[in-house]
Amino acid sequence: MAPEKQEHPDSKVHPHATGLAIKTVEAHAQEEPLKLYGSWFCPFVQRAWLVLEEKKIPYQYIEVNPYKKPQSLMKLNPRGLVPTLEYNNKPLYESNIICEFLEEAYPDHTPHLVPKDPYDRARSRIWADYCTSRIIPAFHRYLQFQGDGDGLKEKQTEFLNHIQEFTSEMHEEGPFFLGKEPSLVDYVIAPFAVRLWVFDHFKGGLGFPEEGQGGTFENVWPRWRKWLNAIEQRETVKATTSDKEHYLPIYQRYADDKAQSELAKATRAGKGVP
Ligand SMILES: N[C@@H](CCC(=O)N[C@@H](CS)C(=O)NCC(=O)O)C(=O)O
Repeated sequence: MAPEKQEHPDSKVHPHATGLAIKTVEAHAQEEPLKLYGSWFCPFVQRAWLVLEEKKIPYQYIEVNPYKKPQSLMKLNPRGLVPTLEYNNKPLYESNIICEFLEEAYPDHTPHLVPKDPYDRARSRIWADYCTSRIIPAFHRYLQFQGDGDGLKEKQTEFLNHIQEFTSEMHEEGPFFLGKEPSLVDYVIAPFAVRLWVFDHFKGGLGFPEEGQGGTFENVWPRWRKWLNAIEQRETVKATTSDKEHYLPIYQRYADDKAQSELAKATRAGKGVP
């Protein structure tokens, strides 16, 4: 008899989006040539989802559990990760690449999310890459760290230093990274920024200094807060976010360093985003 396939330890997630996000899912249930295979809880999915919503590109949302890796997903993406896109029967994956693809493949859909000027465009790619290569790994090293005291403080400082560096590159007035309007850089980091409550919940606070408290971060925090406030108020961000209670058990596993997702394992092994 063939051995029974072991269930992935992270597979018991709430089966579908909730809150405002379920309305967005329901509005995109109809068959479309462009399909987003997504998971309601996944920040990488939210990147692509935000771009689709911002640009009002017609798409079909298909909920999949990436820890059960259904054939429908594996057939398109042998890595078995979400987001995965099906575009006229052809697969695409990797959230940042999907976002850029949507920008290029639907040129008539505004707003345009990357600057026209080649220099500005390249610069905005540097900072989008910074989110994925620096901020997110530091987010997870901090979240998955076991222990307190100096060790925890060190992970917190490492994460805040990255946020500081990112913030110091923002347009002076903003409120968004490049100025008045949001762009891809904002959507690449937004899903992680709106999950910062995990540090309050599981790690005793993120350690943002209060206004007027002084210290290393004093100069950038007002700008970061302005940015965060603007991104949290964005309708598309709200429309792709589920109820907090259903994220909690997922992030609990990260905070206990028990999660077995590719990202959790990569973090544990000292690697970057898979
Ligand atoms: N580099 C990928 C990362 C995507 C990713 O890690 N997605 C998670 C869900 S949030 C996933 O599919 N995990 C399945 C697994 O770890 O097996 C991207 O940017 O699209």
